[in-house]
Amino acid sequence: MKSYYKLGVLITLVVSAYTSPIAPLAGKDRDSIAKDYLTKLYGLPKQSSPDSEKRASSEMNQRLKEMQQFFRLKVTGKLDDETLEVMKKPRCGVPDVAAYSTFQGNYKWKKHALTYRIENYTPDMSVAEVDDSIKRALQVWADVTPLRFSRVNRGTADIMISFAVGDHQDGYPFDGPDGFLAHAFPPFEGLGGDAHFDDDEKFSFRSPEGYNLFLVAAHEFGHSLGLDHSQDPGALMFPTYVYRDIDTFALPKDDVNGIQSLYGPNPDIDTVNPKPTPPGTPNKCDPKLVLDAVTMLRGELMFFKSRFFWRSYPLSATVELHLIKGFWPEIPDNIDAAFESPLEDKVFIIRGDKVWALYGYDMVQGYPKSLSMFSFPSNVKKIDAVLYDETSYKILFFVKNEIYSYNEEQRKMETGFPKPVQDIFSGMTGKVTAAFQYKGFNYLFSGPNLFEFGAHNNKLMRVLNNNYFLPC
Ligand SMILES: [Ca+2]
Ligand SMILES: [Ca+2]
Ligand SMILES: [Ca+2]
Ligand SMILES: [Zn+2]
Ligand SMILES: [Zn+2]
Repeated sequence: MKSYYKLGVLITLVVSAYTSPIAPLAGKDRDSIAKDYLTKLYGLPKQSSPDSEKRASSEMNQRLKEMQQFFRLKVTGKLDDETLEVMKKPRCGVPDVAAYSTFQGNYKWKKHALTYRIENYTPDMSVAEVDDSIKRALQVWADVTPLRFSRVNRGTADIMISFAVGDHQDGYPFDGPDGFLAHAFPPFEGLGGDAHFDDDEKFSFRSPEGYNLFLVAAHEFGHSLGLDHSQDPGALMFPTYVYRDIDTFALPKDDVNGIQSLYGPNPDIDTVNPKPTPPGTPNKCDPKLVLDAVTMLRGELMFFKSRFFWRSYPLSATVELHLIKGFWPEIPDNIDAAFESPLEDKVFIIRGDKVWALYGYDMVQGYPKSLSMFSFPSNVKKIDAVLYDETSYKILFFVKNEIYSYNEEQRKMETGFPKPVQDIFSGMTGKVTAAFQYKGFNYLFSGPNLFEFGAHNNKLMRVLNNNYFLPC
């Protein structure tokens, strides 16, 4: 019977927990957040009698470890700040626990022609907007499989779609604003395939405000078709809700692989308008990896690549991979450069002729600004990399094979620039694609190579693997 009540649940907690400093929580709050999370998502039994306290604590420890393992955190079994931070993130709450992961393979539709019915509507959006969001969310999956969806307006469809609040008689009550966003049942008769959306959420059509119905629905329909959660942070089926640019949305490679393992590829290949290649998730151990940008952020190292960034902490072997949009929906993917200004205690992120600023993990108001804030000549519209020299407060901008030097204290471009890169970094013949200064060294990435220069003499010390700072 358990399988009949297997479902996907979108849970989300306060989104601002991402972007604003998290107020320290009292121990009890921390504990109850963790207990609630692990009970709903990792099968932690609800507390029974007081004499079982010791067993409960070891259960808790075990479930914490499973959760940390799933999210590739440091597996401590303890409720540390990192773990709590992940628990507070908006996410889909299909249980990630091993006991529930038989989902894939065991549940699939035996037919390719499926029907759906939208039973009711949310007041957050117009009827046309809901219809369109649902249709496109199903099409995401139809594009890459033989599955075909047709809408019916009466009777029972395979995929019944409804908006509900609180207890809606399926054993999985919703929980008011945030928390669970939606849930869906994997393929089987009756409830199977059905998707319910928590109407205490504010759903949106095109804006990044609230929860984008297309994105939530596309994730839920993954469950409706038989997919469980993925550990790939780039996947649509990753448990965490992350806003993505819906105009450029393409189903990530991991999800394509998942759904095609159940149903195979789409036999109707459009050779005239071929679909773009599904976006993959970069591998930090790929010897050919070319990073977009690297910067420090208050002692952390951040490595940007396409839609993602790795975040690593000194003295820790743990490297986290995140979607850029998961932290800053405003910042575009595929950035050109990033650097930290200790003078301003900000991180600047550059793409094209626009500059965004972060204070800690918070976006700074008043940005994006124009690249001309650094007094570039008007022909410079795009830069390749930036190196901040902490010893002189100079910002070195790499533009093709030249360097511009901006004096941050005096707020002006230095005279005598641009200069050829090789005049300053002797031996640096290739284009510099990313750069940063760290512990007395300048690190210049050129394609898949990493060049280490002494920060004081700019002498080439070593040529390193590009993943020197990203342990494999
Ligand atoms: Ca059904
Ligand atoms: Ca909710
Ligand atoms: Ca770059
Ligand atoms: Zn889910
Ligand atoms: Zn439900």
